[in-house]
Amino acid sequence: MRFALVGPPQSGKSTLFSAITGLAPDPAQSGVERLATVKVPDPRLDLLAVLHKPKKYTEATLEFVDVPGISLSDPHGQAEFRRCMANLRVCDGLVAVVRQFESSGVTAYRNRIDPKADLDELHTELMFADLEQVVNRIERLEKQVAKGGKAVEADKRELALMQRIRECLEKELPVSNALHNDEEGKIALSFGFLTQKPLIVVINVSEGDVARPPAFTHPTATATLALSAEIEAEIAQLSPDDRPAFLADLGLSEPAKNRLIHACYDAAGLISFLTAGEEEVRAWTIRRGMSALEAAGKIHSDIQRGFIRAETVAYADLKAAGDMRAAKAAGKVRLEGKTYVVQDGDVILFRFNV
Ligand SMILES: Nc1nc2c(ncn2[C@@H]2O[C@H](COP(=O)(O)OP(=O)(O)O)[C@@H](O)[C@H]2O)c(=O)[nH]1
Ligand SMILES: [Mg+2]
Repeated sequence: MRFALVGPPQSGKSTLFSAITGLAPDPAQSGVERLATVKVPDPRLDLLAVLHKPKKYTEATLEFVDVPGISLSDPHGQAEFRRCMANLRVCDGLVAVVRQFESSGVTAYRNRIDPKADLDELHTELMFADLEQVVNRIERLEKQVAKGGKAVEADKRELALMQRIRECLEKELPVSNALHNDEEGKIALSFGFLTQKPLIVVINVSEGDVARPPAFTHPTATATLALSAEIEAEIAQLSPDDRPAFLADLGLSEPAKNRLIHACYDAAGLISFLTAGEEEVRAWTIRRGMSALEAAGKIHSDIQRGFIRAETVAYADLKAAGDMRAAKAAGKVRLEGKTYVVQDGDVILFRFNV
């Protein structure tokens, strides 16, 4: 699952990218896309590690891409935006970074600091890009339908959907508003519409505002966070021992980057189930709503094929009981079958037979 950081130039995208990935800023790479894999922090694994003393500790991961600034105020920037569009289309979600921080040393986009206007401009541009995409598709489909042929009924259905998407965009509503069911969602997904993707808004605020809630949001945002990219980058550079005091000074209980990563994970419809043993404690990524049988297949096709049952305990129940034995004694370990819908934080031992 991949999220792209987007926003006007100098809004703090690369600084935030460094903070989440731990990679040093690289001015030499300011004009190119950078991709990195990020571990999803999961304190639940810490308790499992204490209980099992495993050899390996494996978090879930997400990918983040830093794309060059989308400057719509000049033709060069507009061309750059088009160039990076293909990379945005293959992402699973977008993180829009807009500037609210004051700094005389950093040139303000369009000579004003107005994060709400920047966000509106970015969103409008995403809708324009989608509109162009859908108009092209409609032209093709109309030709295909006129020609007839074997797939004409399917083409007609798709054409109706694309027309509905176009009407939606023309009313300045995101593509997601035009989709009525999963099947339509799937068809649309293959076009990489930008306003169908989850949108996480990051308002990059001054140091004094990091403990305040976001001042505004966007109607289409899945989540909105206020944070300071610069402070987050500083936190990432500190030794783990020094972090708590630094965070406390700012009025924070954890780095905002953790909230951001979790917001992305959640917005992409992902949850984690956990496995624990002497070899490894591990968080496995699945889509919300997946069955125990599908979850088993994430680990190994043999486990799916030979599935007998999933011995399952909710993380909160395991924590309250203290350990696995106590959880069993308290009747908290359930024997679930193939169709059980796995919940976030389920600690599962799959029994299987091959
Ligand atoms: N004061 C302050 N400066 C920041 C913050 N985030 C980024 N900057 C500065 O703004 C400039 C642009 O940041 P950068 O991350 O390169 O922006 P990008 O163009 O969106 O990638 C750099 O000089 C950063 O040091 C912040 O939260 N506070
Ligand atoms: Mg940058």
